[in-house]
Amino acid sequence: MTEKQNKSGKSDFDAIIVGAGFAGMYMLHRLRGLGLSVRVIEAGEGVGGTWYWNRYPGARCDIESLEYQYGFSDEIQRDWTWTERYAAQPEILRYQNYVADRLDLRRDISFSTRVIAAQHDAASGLWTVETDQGGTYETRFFIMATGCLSAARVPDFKGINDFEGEWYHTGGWPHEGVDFTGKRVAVIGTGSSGIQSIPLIAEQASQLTVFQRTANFTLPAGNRPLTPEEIAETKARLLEQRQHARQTPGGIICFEYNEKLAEEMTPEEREKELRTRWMQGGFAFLGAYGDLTATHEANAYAADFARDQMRCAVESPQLAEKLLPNDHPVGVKRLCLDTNYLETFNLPHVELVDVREAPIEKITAKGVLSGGREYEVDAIVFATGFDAMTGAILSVDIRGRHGISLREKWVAGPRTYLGLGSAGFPNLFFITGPGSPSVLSNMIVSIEQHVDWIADCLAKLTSGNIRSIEATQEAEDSWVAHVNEVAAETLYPQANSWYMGANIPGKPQVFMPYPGGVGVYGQKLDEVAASDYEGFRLDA
Ligand code: NA7
Repeated sequence: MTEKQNKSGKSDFDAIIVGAGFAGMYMLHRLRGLGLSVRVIEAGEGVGGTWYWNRYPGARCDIESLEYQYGFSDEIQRDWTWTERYAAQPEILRYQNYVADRLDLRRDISFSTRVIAAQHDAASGLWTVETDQGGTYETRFFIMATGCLSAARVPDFKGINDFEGEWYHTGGWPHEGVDFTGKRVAVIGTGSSGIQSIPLIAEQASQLTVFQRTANFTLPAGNRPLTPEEIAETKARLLEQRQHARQTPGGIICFEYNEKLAEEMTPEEREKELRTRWMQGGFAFLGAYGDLTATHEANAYAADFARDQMRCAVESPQLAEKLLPNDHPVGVKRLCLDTNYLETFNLPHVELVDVREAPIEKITAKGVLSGGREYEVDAIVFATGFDAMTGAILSVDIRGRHGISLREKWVAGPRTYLGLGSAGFPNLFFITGPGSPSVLSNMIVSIEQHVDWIADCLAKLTSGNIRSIEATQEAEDSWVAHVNEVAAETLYPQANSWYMGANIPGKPQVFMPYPGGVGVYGQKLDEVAASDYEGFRLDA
């Protein structure tokens, strides 16, 4: 791309999109279809976003692959064939590259380039976007497709620079892979990434020490090859299935939510429902009855059931108790899906350290000092998660009207209207931003919902000669209040989760995703669009 500095009021691009993951790729495709000039700016050397960076052993999607694919093109879905019930990272990345090839997306993407700042100019109505490569571009629409889990975070452990071995974060894994054969390895963190990688690291390592702060609920994923019949069925009906998925709470159709409340079922019915869903694998378990994540009483049936199942996988009863979650309801931190996670702790060379009993004091030259004992290791894997939902957005210094900084505006937690825009920031859009269902749903369904909404909106603005759209303060305030009200009716705010920002010291603790469900949220989006964007201010 030739860089030009444009002071004439005419932009370099109609739209700049940050990020070339699932969201940025589809956004580019839609906006090209409207005839807009678009540039995507991507930090990685290739497309893929989450699936480009998270290449740790065992990285796998926890939504079934037949549902975790684009639903906008019947041709693409018919021509692509998934192999496993839950696709592993390399297969998903191959799919994304395949889509990029099919749609010839790369010619409009600047790779290896990070957006560092964006400033809105009231006079021209344009955004000036700056990159770490020294580029400065002007654009009318500025779209953050930066993903919800893309700002990887290594905790601020003392001594980390003294460590003489190799260390890795699961969210920035070396592309060439890592061979742990014969090595002593520490894994810190037992969220999804730790739980997926630990069994595979244990297969190679001579000694594996797992540092656990919070035991998580995990259930066997039940991964397996897809059958030809399943594949054919989806190929024949994906678009129709996707219509259905858009009406559901989680954007998934591989299971139905049972609407009965726990107390409306007999103990035998509850047990049967929980067991069937546990055996099914995946998130079906959380749909066992309608109030599973709404009341402690209802949740306790499922949590007890899950603990009983988990207990059976671990041979040592004392160890099992340490691996069982007891401090939060099931389903309010991300439920983990595993393959042989708990069983891995039965191996003689695998050790669990509970850092609540033995806090990590520091990283030393030789390993990890925890509870007064030094664990000497050759490699440390930080499976310590992300500055979720806001981290990647706020890593860009975004300044709206009158120079107002988004970082300052969100200092007490993110504030958006519908998760799509924020007052004071005209023509800035977030795809699956905080305040939308995002991480509580099938991300691809939520991404398509937002991309379609934004593309339709830009089409109307462009054809109506409307220069800008911006959330009103009132609409934003009432949406933030609404998200909080809906969250308060659930058990979600009661766990120290990254949904709440609780994993980052000093981050405001606010429930960030919208827990009202994809279907309900989609109706609201449709109503807003049909009302000529009620809650947004449009300027000609
Ligand atoms: P998560 O789910 O945030 O897990 C991070 C893990 O790291 C979790 O067990 C944390 O314990 C632990 N952690 C974080 N900081 C520390 C410190 N300072 N000391 C010890 N342990 C720590 O991230 P993942 O990458 O596993 O998964 C992210 C999402 O990706 C997942 O939900 C799926 O949607 C896919 P904590 O629970 O905070 O006590």
